[in-house]
Amino acid sequence: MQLFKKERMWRKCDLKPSYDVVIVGAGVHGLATAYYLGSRHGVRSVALLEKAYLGSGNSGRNTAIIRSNYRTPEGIPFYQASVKLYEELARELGWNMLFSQCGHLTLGHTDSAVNGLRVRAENNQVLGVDSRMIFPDEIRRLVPAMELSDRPRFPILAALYHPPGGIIRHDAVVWGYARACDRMGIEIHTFTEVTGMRVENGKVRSVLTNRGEVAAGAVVNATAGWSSSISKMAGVPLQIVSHPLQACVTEPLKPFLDKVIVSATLHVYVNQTDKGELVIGAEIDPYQSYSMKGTLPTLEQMATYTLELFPQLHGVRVLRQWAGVCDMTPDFAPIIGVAPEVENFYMDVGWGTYGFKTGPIAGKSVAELIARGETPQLIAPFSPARFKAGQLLGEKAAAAVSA
Ligand code: PYC
Repeated sequence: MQLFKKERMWRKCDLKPSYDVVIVGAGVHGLATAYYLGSRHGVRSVALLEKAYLGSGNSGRNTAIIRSNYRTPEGIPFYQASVKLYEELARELGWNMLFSQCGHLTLGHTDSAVNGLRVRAENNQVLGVDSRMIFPDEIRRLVPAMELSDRPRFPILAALYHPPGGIIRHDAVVWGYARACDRMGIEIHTFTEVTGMRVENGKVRSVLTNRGEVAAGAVVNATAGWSSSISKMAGVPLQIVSHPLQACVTEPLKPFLDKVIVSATLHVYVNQTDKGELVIGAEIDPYQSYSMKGTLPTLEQMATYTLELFPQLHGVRVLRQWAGVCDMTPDFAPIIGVAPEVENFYMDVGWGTYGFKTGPIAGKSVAELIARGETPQLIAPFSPARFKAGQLLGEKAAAAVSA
């Protein structure tokens, strides 16, 4: 007797000769763009091209943190809009994503770090984001297991507390969007690698792939790690450098930590999943590379800094270590909009170490830009033209692990 009906998560399709929109990269950003094109604007002749399996890029390699406690008046509303979409996403897509808004603490270990956190708290509050400074007594109540004495090299002086921040199952987000796209007839083509683009008279006419050539009315670069290579195929240079970012996961432990803990001074962030594993992330690697492998020095760093916060974890075993490739812009803010050089080439790239948390709002905004031909106010500051105009943003101080 078959207890469960076997159902494909999404269909397998032949690649058609043309689509209204071709999206390169079927991570959270590409999938969200496709989903909102279909669901909000009725644009369903859409193909998502993914060079490996779904979720193989940064969407499945991040540490699944969701938050909106950024620093700038441009960044805060954008990240806040994403948190709001994440809050409704499971209901909207009919797919459980285990979103836990368990609270997020950014630790301050020095006077200057505490001053930076104060600025963020004030900017957050002015813009309606729940975020405030807390001090050791309250930190101890929220995270009793953390080392709060003055013994460590960098004692904890204060923290920026952001109650709506938390974690979500990142692969469930990918699958939820993928299933919803599939239901609308949007096509997902995995193992379909883009190898070039045919550009004529300032427009991309077609995308070349390992499965043939596909004509497109519009092309979206929604890749992470390879965004400068893909944009270069359209003749668009990007101000991006790519660095690996490593993370690891430990064996499962009894629940002892129900907050996300971030320390920019120690370059480490830790949360405990509902399976009991600790997910630990590092600072970006100091060199540019496309490697997605873990290294021993970074593992040592993650372990050392985690033990400064939680010395009782000595002896805990690490099960897995991996890396994603982060496309860093000069101002630690993304590049979203139409390429100035190519009128139907859209970009949603340059997400550094914080792309996963903005997939929903970035996708919704890019879908609106493509369908209506007008730039939504929320993404206007992230225009690709800002570098030439000298209008850089200042998000570095809130990028957590990249400062
Ligand atoms: O910005 O929240 C963040 C983050 C976590 C890990 C890397 N970046």
